[in-house]
Amino acid sequence: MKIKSSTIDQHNEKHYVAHKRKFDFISSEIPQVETIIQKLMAFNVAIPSWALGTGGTRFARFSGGGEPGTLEEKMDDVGILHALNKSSGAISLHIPWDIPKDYNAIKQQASSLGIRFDAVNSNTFQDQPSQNLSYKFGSLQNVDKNIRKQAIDHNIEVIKHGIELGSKALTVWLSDGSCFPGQLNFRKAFQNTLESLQEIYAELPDDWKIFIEYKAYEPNFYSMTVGDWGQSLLYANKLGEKAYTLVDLGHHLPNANIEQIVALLLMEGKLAGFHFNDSKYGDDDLTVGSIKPYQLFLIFNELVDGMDARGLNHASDLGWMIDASHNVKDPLEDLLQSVEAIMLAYAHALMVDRKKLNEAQVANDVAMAQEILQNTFRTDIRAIVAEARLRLGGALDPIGYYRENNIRLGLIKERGSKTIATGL
Ligand SMILES: [Mn+2]
Repeated sequence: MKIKSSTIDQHNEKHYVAHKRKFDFISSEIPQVETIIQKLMAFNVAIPSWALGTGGTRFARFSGGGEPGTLEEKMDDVGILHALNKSSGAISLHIPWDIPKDYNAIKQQASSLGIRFDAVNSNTFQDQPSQNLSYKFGSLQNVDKNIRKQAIDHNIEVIKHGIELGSKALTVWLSDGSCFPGQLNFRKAFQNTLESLQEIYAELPDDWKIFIEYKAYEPNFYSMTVGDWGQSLLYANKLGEKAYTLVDLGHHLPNANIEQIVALLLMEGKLAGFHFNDSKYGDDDLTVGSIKPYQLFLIFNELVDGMDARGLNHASDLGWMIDASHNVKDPLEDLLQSVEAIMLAYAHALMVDRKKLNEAQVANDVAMAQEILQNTFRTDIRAIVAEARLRLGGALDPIGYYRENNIRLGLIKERGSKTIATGL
């Protein structure tokens, strides 16, 4: 299913007067509004191929209808999102769930939808039917050299798929670790993992990056071999300049100061980018900004400050991806909400008066520093994000459009009501 630009125009005409009133007001309040709009227009967030279907928990999965059953249908779904919000122009593929059968055909489809291929993701946290050896006791860390070799070869195969598609990064998330004290020799597990990663690193093309994702716990509940940003940074530093630390917002212990972690990784030139989601208790994979929008803003505040300090291009120098699971909502509506939350946090961060904030910091004016951040966060800038979308031909109200035009019903008619997408 393709969204017609003429129906978006009709939708926008209906909403334009109300939008213009809000936009004119907020523009008059923000002198740098044009700069902010230009940056928003350049910014895109990659949609993960595994999040287009209804996710499950370890208890159950309640699939919705019209879910994409093939990679082509997943691409079409990202195309729908991108047509509506003009900020979802990339897809992050998961191998082996989404191996392209025909590279050229899939690349053609991507270009017709205006989307590119972001980081490719390997999977050594499950056993696949075709595989000889089991990852039950870990992959790159495994005590068995043959199992390590199988996992290394898989990662190299993922790089090869990525090269064909024009990806520039490999994301490695390991479920490796241990569930009980004594199960694992920590130093040997680290060393095995490092050596395995070195073999994968050696196969990276010159213009590629490898992203090392960390996670505090789950599926292993005693130790994780890449358990936190310190361990990830150790691997990244030992591997070399093409290796970076990937921050997944849900992969921290409760109350971690993620904005501080991000600031330091960025300062060290070792921040790969993000897997965005939100959480209340653990790795909940909830909609971005649904639980802690202020934290998301504080993270973006550090990102903008740190990227500008290093002269980075906001849109292209870091990897921006969503990693979420939608158990009770329509995945496409959920993803529209997530991208919107990211754009709002980014826009707010661009709005912060950094000169004044710096003055408050050097004067130890704590109350003023807080005022500056909170005044920004409490300003309703939704019309600015909508304006950026409008100028690119997107919908003023993406979810409104999605519902008015019964997109899900159309997908169910096209694909059936019993389809189940591969993924989490
Ligand atoms: Mn992740």
